[in-house]
Amino acid sequence: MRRFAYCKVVLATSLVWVMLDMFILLYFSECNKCDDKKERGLPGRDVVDGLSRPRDGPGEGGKPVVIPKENQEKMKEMFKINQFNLMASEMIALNRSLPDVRLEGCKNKLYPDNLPRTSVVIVFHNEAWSTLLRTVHSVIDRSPHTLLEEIVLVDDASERDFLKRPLEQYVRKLEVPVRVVRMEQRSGLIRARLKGASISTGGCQVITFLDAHCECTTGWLEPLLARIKQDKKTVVCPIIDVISDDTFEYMAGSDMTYGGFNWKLNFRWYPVPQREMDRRKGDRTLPVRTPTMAGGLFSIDRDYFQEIGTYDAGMDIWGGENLEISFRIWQCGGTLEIVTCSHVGHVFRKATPYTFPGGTGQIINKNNRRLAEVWMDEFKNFFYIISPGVTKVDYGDISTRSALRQKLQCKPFSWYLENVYPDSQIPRHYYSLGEIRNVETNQCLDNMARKENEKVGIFNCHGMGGNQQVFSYTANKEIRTDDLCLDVSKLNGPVMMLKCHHLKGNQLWEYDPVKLTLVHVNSNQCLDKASEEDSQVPSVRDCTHSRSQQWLLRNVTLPEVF
Ligand code: UD2
Ligand code: MN
Repeated sequence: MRRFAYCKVVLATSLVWVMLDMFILLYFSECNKCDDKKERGLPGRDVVDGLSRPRDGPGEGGKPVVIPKENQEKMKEMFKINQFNLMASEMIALNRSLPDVRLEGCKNKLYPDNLPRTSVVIVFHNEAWSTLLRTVHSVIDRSPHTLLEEIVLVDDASERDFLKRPLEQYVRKLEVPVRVVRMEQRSGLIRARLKGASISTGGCQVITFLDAHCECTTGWLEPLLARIKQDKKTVVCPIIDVISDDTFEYMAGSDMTYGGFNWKLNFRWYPVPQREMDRRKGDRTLPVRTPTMAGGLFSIDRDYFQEIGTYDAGMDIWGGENLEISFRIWQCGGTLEIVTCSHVGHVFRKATPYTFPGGTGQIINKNNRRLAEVWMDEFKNFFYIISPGVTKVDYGDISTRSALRQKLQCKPFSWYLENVYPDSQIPRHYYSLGEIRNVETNQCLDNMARKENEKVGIFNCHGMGGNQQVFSYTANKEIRTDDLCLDVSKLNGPVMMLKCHHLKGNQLWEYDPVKLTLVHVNSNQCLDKASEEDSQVPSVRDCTHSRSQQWLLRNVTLPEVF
């Protein structure tokens, strides 16, 4: 029971991070209030697929839905079922209109006539009727039918009656073939997607994966397919717009963020770096090369999906597969891009609505270990050292995945860091990964659970790894833990942990391996032990060559890792 609670907290925290990232993303966003100019049907009503709806109905045009006061209690109850505002979702038409959020330069791009056709594979477990069917309708309504072969819905052992026969009956009436296939037992999204891909019609060249709570916008499909037609080894993602879990408001995502990850192997959005803007000569309508994909929404050439080894079928339920396929694509000779002219919305949730049989933490750690062991070479230690305990998790047999890496002659992870993700939180070159120990007091720098904008502390060394006493002194002369760097902005301190900015400045440290000093270059002062007044906070002071200004940078070796 306690483990379950812990796991929920872990997952909830990571989902909160995803939400925070989405807010950053929104901050960058350009156009979220453009009107849907395509009005069809009777005056005052739109008719699509025989579904009629008033043009000012709830959620139309991507507008937020407001629930009246008297229904708030019921709304809160219903929220728990899917961890989004189910009441709002049910009020919105299955074929609601959406704004055209594309960059102006995308709206009149021309694509070749003979684009490859796609199957759309959507996996789900206990999804709500309204979100699942709104996904399906948005695919049908906003894709040219000449390019849409079929939709495959893979039911990962859902326990809701309406997802059984009623679903089959409903989709039979739609104007595009929609097939429903069932997993015999709960298998997780990875194996469910594998099933969907394997049963989809071999006749069409592309497979497109979507989550079961998406909405595709005008023109989403053509630019994805056009890119694959140009180069079948390019795997493409749309910009993922945000559908509010609270109001179902549709908010444009940004073309100025791309996918990365941190030491814990959580997927994160980061600003597109200048080098990628330069490569595209500033044209934001051109696809962005991205180090990783979020995971849920992408198109891939069917043969190429096979060639590079589909997914790791040894991964369970949720997590890890998105970084796994990203590393694999890049390291084995492919390209991963965000096609900025393609926009698809997704309901981002703060918590998971479904169970993780075997325990959330257990499953995610297992998947991440498989990913780290097969693809990350020695850089897996950044993950292991910051997540003590993870090395005790059994990750099963990875021999076929390692053999795949061999067979495809994939490049090392260091190549990926150097060429694809030089701005990674994991440094390509580094001097140490472990503790920073004061020679006089024999105590260690400690960032006290890694809170941003907080002072670092100094405590007895515990040598346990984890996120408190682990720092890497990098070739760029930063002292960092994950995405936070040791930073001093005033003479005599204090020493803080701030987001690494790669601009050197206040985050540049010169270590002298003979004198054992850590000089803060900007102030020309030395890192010193804690002051008398505050015995647990180190600072910088004028360099005196005293033992209190000497530091040992030591690699922590976790016995289970090596
Ligand atoms: C993100 C991805 C998701 C996946 C995940 C990591 C986006 C927008 N979403 O999390 O696609 O890559 O990261 O694994 O990029 N599902 C099953 N069986 C299960 C669990 C889930 O079929 O046992 C379905 C679920 O109904 C949904 C899809 O898998 O349609 C993704 O699950 P999610 O929406 O909970 O994942 P999300 O968006 O938090
Ligand atoms: Mn999702």
